[in-house]
Amino acid sequence: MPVTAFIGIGANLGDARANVLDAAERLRKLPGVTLEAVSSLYRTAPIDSSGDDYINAVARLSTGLPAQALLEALFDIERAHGRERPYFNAPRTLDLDLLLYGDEHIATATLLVPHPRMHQRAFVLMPLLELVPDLVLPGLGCAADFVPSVSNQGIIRL
Ligand code: PH2
Ligand code: MG
Ligand code: MG
Repeated sequence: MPVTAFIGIGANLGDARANVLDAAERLRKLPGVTLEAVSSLYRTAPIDSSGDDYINAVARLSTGLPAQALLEALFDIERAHGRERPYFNAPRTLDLDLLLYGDEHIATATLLVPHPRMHQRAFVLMPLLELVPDLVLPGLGCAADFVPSVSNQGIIRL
């Protein structure tokens, strides 16, 4: 049975906007993946990170791929954009995070789902709620309930 997964897309190095749009196109072309929706782009202030403002978006997809295979495909797309990891949360040409994989809880050495900080970040919550206003986060409850606590984070819908 296909699973609905949500991918956080972010970039703040190079042509961030072009990188995010290209990432969405690459998600559309992934074998075993149907891209169902992509949110608006958002300009967001870096959170626990440095450098320029980010461009962020969230994609919803349906897939028969196991979570780990989907994660590997996301890494491939990051690598195609020359993603480097010189230090934790360094500015990046492209970051693709597996936010939700159905209602599954996954904890392996390489993957934590739901993404552990997603409900604390306006750059994830706002595009996610644009796609699914009544979304329930497994183990956390209604995503919309976390909006007041991120209202101090700079975010502009483009
Ligand atoms: N990603 C991070 C850390 N901080 N801040 C913004 N605004 N957008 C991001 O995508 C982002 C961040 C870690 O991946
Ligand atoms: Mg990230
Ligand atoms: Mg990441």
